[in-house]
Amino acid sequence: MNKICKYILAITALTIFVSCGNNNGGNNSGALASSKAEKVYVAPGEHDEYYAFFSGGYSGNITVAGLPSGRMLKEIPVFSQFPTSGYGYSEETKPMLNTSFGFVPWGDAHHPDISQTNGELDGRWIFINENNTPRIARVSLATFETEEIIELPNSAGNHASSFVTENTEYIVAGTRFAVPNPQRDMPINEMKGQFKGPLSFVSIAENGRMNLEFQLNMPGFNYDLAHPGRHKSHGWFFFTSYNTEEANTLMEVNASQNDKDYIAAVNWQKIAEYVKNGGGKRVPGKYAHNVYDEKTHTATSTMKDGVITIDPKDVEGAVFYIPIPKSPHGCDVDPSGEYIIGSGKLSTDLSVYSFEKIQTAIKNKDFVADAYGVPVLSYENTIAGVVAQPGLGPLHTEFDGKGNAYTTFFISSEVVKWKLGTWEVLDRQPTFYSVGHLMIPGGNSRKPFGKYMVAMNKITKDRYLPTGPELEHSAQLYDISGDKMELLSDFPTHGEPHYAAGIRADIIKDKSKKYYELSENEHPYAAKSEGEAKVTRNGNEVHVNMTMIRSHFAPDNIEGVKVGDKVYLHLTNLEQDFDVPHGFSIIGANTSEILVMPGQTKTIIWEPKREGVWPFYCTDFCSALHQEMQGYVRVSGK
Ligand code: CUK
Ligand code: CUA
Repeated sequence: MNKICKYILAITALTIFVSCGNNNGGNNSGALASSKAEKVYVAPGEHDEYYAFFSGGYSGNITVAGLPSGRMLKEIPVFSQFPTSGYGYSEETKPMLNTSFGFVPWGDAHHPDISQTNGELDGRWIFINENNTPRIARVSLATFETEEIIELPNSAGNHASSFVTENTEYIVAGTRFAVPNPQRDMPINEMKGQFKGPLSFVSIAENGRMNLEFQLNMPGFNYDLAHPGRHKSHGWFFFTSYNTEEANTLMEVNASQNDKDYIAAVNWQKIAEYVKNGGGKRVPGKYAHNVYDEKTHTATSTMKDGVITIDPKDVEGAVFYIPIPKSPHGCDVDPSGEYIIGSGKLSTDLSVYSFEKIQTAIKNKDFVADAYGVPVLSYENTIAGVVAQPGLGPLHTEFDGKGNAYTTFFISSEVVKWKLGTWEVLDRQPTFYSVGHLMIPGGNSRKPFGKYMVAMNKITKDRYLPTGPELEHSAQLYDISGDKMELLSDFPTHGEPHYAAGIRADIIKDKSKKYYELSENEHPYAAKSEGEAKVTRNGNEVHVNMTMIRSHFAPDNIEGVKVGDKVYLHLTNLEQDFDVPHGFSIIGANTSEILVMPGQTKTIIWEPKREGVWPFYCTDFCSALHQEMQGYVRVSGK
């Protein structure tokens, strides 16, 4: 372990110790507490002002909370099976979790990002990355359902993702791990110079459909985070990279040898043009592309092979490296597009780069070519300013749209507010404890809303009643409308939120879907009235087209099923009203229940193992006669 790391570990321990010992962020009394309470109070029946979408980290999902209350409104299943709704268990949704490696029922979701038009949040979709088996998902903000998942071939550890460009032209997916490209059997310690770091560019069509357009086959560094340029820097993407030593083992000694790592500045417009004109080379690469169809209420998974790959050397003036203090993490662009903030997590300073200076240096050919032929600009020619020693362990920066930036410091456990352009520190507030990301609703768009900031903390410790060895991660809400940040409240989150995206509620709430039109249901096994309910047999497959309405199933007595049959239970919810799902479960099924929304059809498979008369019931308390919503299946011997 080198000196810096020892120092940082010591400080981390000290911070946690000190923070836990003096609980100054929480115990407010009297008038102060009541003025804070007023700011987060949402009266019964009233709505929150903002939606906040938290990534679930290792839960694989997104949780939705209201701000300022912090009340949890929903969990949206994305990359993980979710028994609460049957997502990933029902026949219709299982294909969403298909990959080129087979069915992968779990994911690690880090960075949600809301679609934009002209650099402002438009509230159509939210995108989120999966870090482990590299994928990107698109979730509708009308239905709050996952509509599409695309896998990324030849990539590993999709961390620098999913950030959207100003008109949702592209989202990116940077590979956190350098890997052999194409994958092959080779000695790990021969990594240097052999591994690659492909950056994927996924284009978004008008209807939201994702298309893996090209991959930039970068030198084999670890590409950690990214942000698109905006306003004047629209057309560019910036990525932080670490382990530019290309060490195959990242024990500290190896990983931080170089004094500086790189930010990769990529002119994606130029590359897209190059690809449009036939540039690039098609290489093999298997990936699944899963799309959910709202009419049939069914997902289909298509396996694809092949992707256009670009060697950065082949597109002149499109890819540059800029040195940054070692092991950077966050890479954030301010609302004007002029400043790019790189956070070196082993550094105490924040380096802010100037887009204009970068352009001038490129124009003047003020660069040297590195070992892999990618031009490297100089730190001195591109730096706009340095925020000197604002804290320890800078990670992520967001903006309030009033010329201020807010950076999280993991090691010194605080958020620091500083001024763009003068680099002076204006305020600092402790977080409890060890903040990772922060989020200001709209904070990575041209127009941040600038009223609240949420700190997502990695360590919870004593903030809540103890719940055994594991505590939920904790978020903290700050009022940032004044000169000084004011900590208003703590609220628990689910899984590990790495990042969140927030939007003013009025932009999306009136477009929220209330139910699905039964008349538009094109599911092949839908029964759109009780008259259409039926049981059909095809060999040992039994299909039951069943309806659900308050408070019965049709049919509710099923006979003629035998041990060894495969029974497909297709449930159609006939309700045409808001918030009246019905559930379905049957004894001994090795799947979860399913929750069927009004107008939808969903299917589970039941393979009866024993003779008898077996009950099923509705799992969602839907009316006064909910308990009466039940039925039986008679199962006979073979
Ligand atoms: S993050 Cu994914 S390791 Cu700082 Cu954006 Cu938490
Ligand atoms: Cu339907 Cu309970």
